[in-house]
Amino acid sequence: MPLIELKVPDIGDFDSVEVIELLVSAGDQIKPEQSLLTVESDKASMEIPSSAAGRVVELKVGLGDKVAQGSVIALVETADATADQSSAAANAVPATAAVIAPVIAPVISQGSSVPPDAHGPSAPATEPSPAAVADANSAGPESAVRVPPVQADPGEVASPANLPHASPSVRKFARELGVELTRLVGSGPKQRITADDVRAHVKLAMAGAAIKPAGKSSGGAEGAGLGLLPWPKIDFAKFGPVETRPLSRIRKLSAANLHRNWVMIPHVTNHDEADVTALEAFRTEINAEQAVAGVKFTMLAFVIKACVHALQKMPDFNASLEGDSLVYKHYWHIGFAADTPNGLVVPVIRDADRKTVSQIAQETATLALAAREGKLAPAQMQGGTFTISSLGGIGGTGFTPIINAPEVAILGLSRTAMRPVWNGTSFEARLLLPLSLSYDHRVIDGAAAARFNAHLARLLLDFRRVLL
Ligand code: CAO
Repeated sequence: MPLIELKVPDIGDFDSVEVIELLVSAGDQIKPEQSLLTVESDKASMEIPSSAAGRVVELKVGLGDKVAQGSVIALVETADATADQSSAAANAVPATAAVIAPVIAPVISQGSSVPPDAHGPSAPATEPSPAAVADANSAGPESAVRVPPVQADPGEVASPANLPHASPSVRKFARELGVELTRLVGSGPKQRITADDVRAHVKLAMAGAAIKPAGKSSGGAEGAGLGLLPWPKIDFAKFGPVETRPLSRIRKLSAANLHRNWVMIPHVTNHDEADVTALEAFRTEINAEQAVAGVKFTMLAFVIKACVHALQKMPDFNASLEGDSLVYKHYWHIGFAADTPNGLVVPVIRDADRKTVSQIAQETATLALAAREGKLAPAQMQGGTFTISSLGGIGGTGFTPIINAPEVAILGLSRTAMRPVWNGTSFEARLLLPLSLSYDHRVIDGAAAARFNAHLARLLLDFRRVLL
């Protein structure tokens, strides 16, 4: 079978453009004009179609590569003997530009016309809230940024300035499924909407439809497909002066993800208290010793370390539900909710099992600072297996944290308080740390959650147990 090289044709003014999407793989049968890949300049993205039919033997470009006219895209085995003119012929097809012209269509300008909020300063479009750390298992450049699509305000109309950013094939795919791209926030670089985003959106819509009570018609967006009453529309100005401010991008993303997780996960929260009297005394002592070195041992760092121990003992809490299976992760990446001026984000301490409390304390401080400055990289918010939300420094006696899908549990920490505790003969003043463990009841039973909290409390009562 003849082999030909498919090359990038004349693509006009673009002399070095980045490959942002591979639309075929080695082994695929392709047809003439079938899109092979999407490239993107700082102005537009476009798809490069094939000029021949055949089987892709080898892809010569990868995601992130820069290509220009004449760059070899793929080696293709073709049955057509006349096509066996090798690279020269495949390259020199004069019709290339003409064939491609209708196919290559600039998708969307990404220049200055995009509103700043659409991209955010450096705030990544990933996992910005406990609930937004979804799909953290995805890997690879194409999925380096994984946020499930977020429904924009249904009333939001796409203006030229906020046209959604997606390649032509994704647009076509969305059109076929009847998905309005303006309702999604993409998970790709620069919030580009990917085919996976469209699929996830459809799945969500289907799940919403599936849980709609029989016999009820919600009339679409009203009641979010749950058969609920429409959201009340009130003219607040009738009652006093008002001011309307748009939600930040992070808040919009986290709101959509929190909502999904709250609706789709049957949450139950187990509350317990850990006696941290000895631990706090130790922490104070060690902090005084380490003050010169500038290391601050935080309660959160100790709790992260203890949680790893508990997660290793009870691996269900470090798993994810996928269809009828549980995926057990043999790594312990612990996310922690960080409050920032723009909303919640969840940086992740990777391999917390291999780090000392001191390293964890320093890393949480560095990550929390980066979060507040909007400087967290997407990778720093990915791959979490369990999340801790600590409100201890602020207050409260307990709360119900929302699980950060696809994780199955999240631990909330509230403010420690000195309380009288009966020791069998008398009351003792003990420092108690409230633990609020929300768990996905599809995966975890109430007894297991109570055991997890009890085990954690034992570890925090006597931290030497973490070494066992
Ligand atoms: N009880 C009482 N005091 C506590 C405490 C607790 N459980 N945990 C921390 N503190 C105190 C600390 O002692 C410290 O006091 P000093 O400054 O006097 O030493 C202060 O609170 C700040 O604590 P810290 O430096 O140890 O920081 P932290 O580890 O508590 O918090 C971070 C870091 C990033 C978790 C926090 O800044 C934050 O953003 N919390 C909000 C998280 C949130 O919003 N969660 C809700 C999400 S919805 O589910």
